[in-house]
Amino acid sequence: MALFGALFLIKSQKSCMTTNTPNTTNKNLITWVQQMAGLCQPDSVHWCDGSEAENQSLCDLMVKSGTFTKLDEKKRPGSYLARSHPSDVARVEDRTFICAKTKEEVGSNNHWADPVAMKAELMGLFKGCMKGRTLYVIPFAMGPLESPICKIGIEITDSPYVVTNMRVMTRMGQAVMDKLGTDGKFIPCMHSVGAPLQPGQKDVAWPCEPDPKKKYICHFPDEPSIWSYGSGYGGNALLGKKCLALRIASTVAQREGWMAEHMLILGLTSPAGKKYYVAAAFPSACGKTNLAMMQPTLPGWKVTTLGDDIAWIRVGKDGRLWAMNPETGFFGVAPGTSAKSNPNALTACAKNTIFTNVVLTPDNDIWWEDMGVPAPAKGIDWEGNEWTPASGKKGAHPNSRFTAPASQCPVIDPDWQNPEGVPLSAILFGGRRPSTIPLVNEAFDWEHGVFMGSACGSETTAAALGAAGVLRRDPFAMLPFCGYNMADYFAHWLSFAKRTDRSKLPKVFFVNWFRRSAEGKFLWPGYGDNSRVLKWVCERVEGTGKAQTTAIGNVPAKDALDLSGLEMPAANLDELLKVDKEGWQKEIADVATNYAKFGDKLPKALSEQLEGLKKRLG
Ligand code: SAT
Ligand code: MN
Repeated sequence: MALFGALFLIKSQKSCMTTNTPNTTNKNLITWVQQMAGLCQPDSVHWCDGSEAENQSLCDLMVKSGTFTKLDEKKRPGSYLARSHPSDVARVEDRTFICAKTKEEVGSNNHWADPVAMKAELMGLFKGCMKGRTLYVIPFAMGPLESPICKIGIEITDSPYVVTNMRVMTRMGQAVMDKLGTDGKFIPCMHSVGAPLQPGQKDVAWPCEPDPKKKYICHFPDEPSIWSYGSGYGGNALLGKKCLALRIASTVAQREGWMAEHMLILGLTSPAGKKYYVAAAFPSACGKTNLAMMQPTLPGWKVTTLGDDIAWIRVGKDGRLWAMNPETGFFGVAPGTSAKSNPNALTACAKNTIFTNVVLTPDNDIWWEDMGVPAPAKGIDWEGNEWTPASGKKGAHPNSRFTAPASQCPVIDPDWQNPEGVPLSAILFGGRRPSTIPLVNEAFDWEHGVFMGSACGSETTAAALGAAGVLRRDPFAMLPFCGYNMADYFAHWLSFAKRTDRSKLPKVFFVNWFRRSAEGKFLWPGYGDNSRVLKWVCERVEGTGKAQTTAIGNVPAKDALDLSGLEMPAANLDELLKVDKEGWQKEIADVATNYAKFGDKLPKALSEQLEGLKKRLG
């Protein structure tokens, strides 16, 4: 096969397997790959260089195997559709483990597993798990290679789907190997779909381990390393993303004094030409991508995008917090993405995009629910069955995704790859909250802001397996992603008031675009109109925005939000900004219940914040 270029034979324990020439001189890497090949027993080993030609051969290979459907080249150039196995559609939080020495250090927010016992179990699972398949070696970097906090990972996988997605989502290829050099360090990331092939056995379009109890997403923070088995999907398999850039990075960041956060980063330019950078933490599938690329309805305001999912934040030389996006692509939720909700995302995925679990139209394009264009009269749904809009079934899976290069976003910020990152003026926390939580609420100070982050809650979504629409506490939107004890993570956040001059810290706000009326209707239009809230945020940063001080924080004064041109009943605004005492009392009780999980480890500053809020509410 052309893909493999020069072929060599390497001796493994049992068989001879073909391999192309390793594109590295890093001895530790070569030895590790040889050991892993010996363990997994693939038919061949392919060292990836990240080139266009390599990518094309993998796409062709997957079209041939049925994993990919090539979309119409005129309508959707360079793009493909994949359909997953119905059991493999989202992150598997209950099969996600942090394998640190003690249970206490990972906290009740994580599933702990003994590292020695888990390694032994994984060795059993990985033994021979790549039979009949190719083992790909993916060199990737999270963050620009020149960034002081850039991290290099090597993912070994038996999934070409993972290779092509990693190429969009990370800096992948030869430049990373070159940076690694002869003795550079890397984070080993092992991945297998867990579906070895017997001689002569025909492969399926989406190989994986269908038994949910046999999927494993394991993190060894002390090494550090990542071992993922049984799933080919998103955050379970693209190991640079949630596993490395959040769970492992959060533990490294705690040690090194920076933060790895589940946040979008956007730039906001005022009509006067002043630029502000804002980071925002919302749980999965709560509109981070939409906000990051928003088209403001307020004239003269401009939003530019730096990232839609992950922010690495550190104290800069000037004492401010500087944020950087470690990724290079968007793994965005497809349903609901429309010309109204996110025109820039639609443009970003107009070409060179991998779609997973959306509808295939008769003209070889894609469609999903709430795309803002009429449904095709018929199509093939995410499970590969013939589908019509009248069937009453959703054609696209609620967690169907597009994997699109960030560089294709029409409003990508010129500094999105700046190794220094950008200085933050504000941090927003938010979630889906139909009641109680106002449209926007500014923290009194850093500690109050950390309290707000720690008290985040949201209705669950389809991004993780399990029931959707249930309120769960999701502190800092990091519940599934914080790789260590969340109480220590709270303390880490609090520590930034001492790491720098507190006047240089960003202002903190809590936002909620999802308030509903008693009839269940949204009270706030959201999307581009969220620029009205962002404008007030900037005015607060400047010290000009009018606010009323309430028991829960500073909310906009009655006439403070710019609502020009917006048709919204006045009663909606009252509802959106009022402090619902009864609702807040319930909220406090629920936050207290959640805090109790942390026992003595909960920082005193946070229990004091909760007490303070209780007293202020009266
Ligand atoms: O973790 S994924 O990358 O699959 C998506 C998410 O939950 O944010
Ligand atoms: Mn996310």
